[in-house]
Amino acid sequence: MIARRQYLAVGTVTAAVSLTACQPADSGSPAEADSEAGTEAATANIVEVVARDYAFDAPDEIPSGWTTFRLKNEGKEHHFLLLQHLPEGTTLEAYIEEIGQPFDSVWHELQGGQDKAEAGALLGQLLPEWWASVRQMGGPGFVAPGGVAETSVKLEPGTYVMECYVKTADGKFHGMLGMTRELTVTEEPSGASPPEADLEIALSNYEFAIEGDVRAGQQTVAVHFQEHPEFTLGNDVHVVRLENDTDLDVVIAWMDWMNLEGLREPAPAAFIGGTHEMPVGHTSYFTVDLAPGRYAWIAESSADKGMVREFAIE
Ligand SMILES: [Cu+2]
Repeated sequence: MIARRQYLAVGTVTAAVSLTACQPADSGSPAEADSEAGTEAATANIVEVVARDYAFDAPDEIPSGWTTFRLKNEGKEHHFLLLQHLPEGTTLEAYIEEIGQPFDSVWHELQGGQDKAEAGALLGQLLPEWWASVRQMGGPGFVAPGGVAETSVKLEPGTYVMECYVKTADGKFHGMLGMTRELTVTEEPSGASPPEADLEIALSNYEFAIEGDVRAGQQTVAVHFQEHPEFTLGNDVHVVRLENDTDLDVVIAWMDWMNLEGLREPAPAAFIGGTHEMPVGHTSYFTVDLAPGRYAWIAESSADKGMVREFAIE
């Protein structure tokens, strides 16, 4: 490890990427960095996305490689941005009809009283074979109205779907109301590097292995995907701010879309970012700003299996 100056430089901007904004250089702050790359500059390719009730304002096309999604929630409900890499030859329309629709149908059965095991079996029957080839590639986690969630991932060229499936108060998936949008990742390289991490979290079944001290202020967290459950959503991590009287068990129950109250507005607490799942072996980075208070790291699908850890910032 050597000490050196780190320069966070500007994003790649092309005419086709109208919402990809140049960020001012945050130069001059000394940082400890790994000398491995042997370069003197770390660059970020920042893609600005605005979440509304219920749509994403986003570019249609971005370069491949390291990409930082900055999701600004301008809605009145929680949102997130899950990136899904579609298998070649499939389209957004097919995704909505053949994958979104089955989840919606099963959700209607759950509301009608079906138990989770039966609902899970029904979902298995309804989903097409190509669902197994859709790769979840991370993306900004849950973020409350007015908040900004920033998450960096490395993307291969291809066709992606950006999706949010938080539910409205009357139980409709945001994804079925417009928050399912296509994104093309081109062959052109972004030239960006991954950010420097202040903290590392390794995700396995069913544990957060945290390395480093959690400090106040802006923290960049590296998340290493080491293991996923076999028959459900993958492991991921989100950060939720808890009030003194927030019941963590209520938040845990909220994380499971199969629960009647699950992922349904209003959320029981305010989320401030995180990352969705990626395939084993990948690393995602997210940035959160931690003011003094009570928080928890929490997974979406495995919170009730122990993937939750409370922490405090003094
Ligand atoms: Cu949403």
